[in-house]
Amino acid sequence: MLKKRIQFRTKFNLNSILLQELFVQAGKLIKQSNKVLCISHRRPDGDTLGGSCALYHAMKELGKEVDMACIDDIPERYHFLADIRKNIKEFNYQDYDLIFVSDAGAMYMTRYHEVYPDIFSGKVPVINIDHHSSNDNFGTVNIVDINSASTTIVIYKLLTFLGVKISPNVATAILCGIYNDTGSLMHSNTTLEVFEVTGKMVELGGKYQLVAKNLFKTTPIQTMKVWGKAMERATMNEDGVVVSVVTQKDFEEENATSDALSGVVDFLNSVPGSKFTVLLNEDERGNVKGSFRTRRDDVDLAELAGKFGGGGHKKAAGFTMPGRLHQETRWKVSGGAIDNLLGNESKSLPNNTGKPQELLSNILQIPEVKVEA
Ligand SMILES: [Mn+2]
Repeated sequence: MLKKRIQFRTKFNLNSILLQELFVQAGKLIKQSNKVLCISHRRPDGDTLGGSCALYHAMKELGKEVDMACIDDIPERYHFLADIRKNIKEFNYQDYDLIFVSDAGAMYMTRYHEVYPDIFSGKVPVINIDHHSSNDNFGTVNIVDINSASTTIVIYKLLTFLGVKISPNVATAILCGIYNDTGSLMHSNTTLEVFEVTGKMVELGGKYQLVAKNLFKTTPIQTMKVWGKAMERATMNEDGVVVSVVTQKDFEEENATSDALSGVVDFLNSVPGSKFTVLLNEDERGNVKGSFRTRRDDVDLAELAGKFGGGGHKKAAGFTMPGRLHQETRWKVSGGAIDNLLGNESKSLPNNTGKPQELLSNILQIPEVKVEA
């Protein structure tokens, strides 16, 4: 009955008619393929890894030879996903006749275009599966459904449409993406569809408790201490922006890496009366990362992150840029590369000084930012 209802809604949703055409195209590519590669984005999260893992097992089910690849290490909290540790970092992409990329809002998110410049040229067909509005359609077939709360929900729709069996391993991987991107079914993107797909996955043997435990109920002591620093430093400015900062020195003191910050911005984003939340951190690669969250409908953080060369969703977005954080009267970003990276962006902003570091501190004070009331 549940399946019927989902299909009914899908059938009469205009957006989904387009989706179904894309599913047909993807189905043809899948049918023709023998050796498949499933790519996750850099600094992988539960949605990209859940997506690759779901596709890996689904394609195996269809009798194909499959690999998973990610340019970065797989964080320990995702090791519960079946076979996820078989991920490879290097490969010869021409060994494959089909490539999936899951949850990468743009080509550069995989970073493989740097290592293999022709990888997305179309020589090997690429199915780009995603739910970010910023997606630049770098694939041969681009299944980008911004109405899905997670990429794994798009994958669920694709597999269901194609009649591919969803095994318990696939179901758990799909749940991993859903739990990751909805903050364990708590964010405002937790729609009726999310509950329906979640219920379906549980029915098919998906281990939701395993997912919840690993993603949200496992906190190493170093991570807790880093979170403590982020929370202790949190301030809210006059405009209702909650800001906090974690430096590389903080990570070193606690013998942690910047991965330890995963999730803390959602805690910071719970201050009553706040407009949005900004968490800035340095990482071990010499970058500054900004994470934006809001609970309000009238704030567009994807647009804000875009000003820093980043992207994401309206209520959850971020950016990464080369640089370091320095504390003056307030926290600022500086670094030579930032000027190159953002010089043009900042020129287009009203009342800008042309200097990205000032732009950022202005944004933290938000007189510059378009926040529609
Ligand atoms: Mn996602």
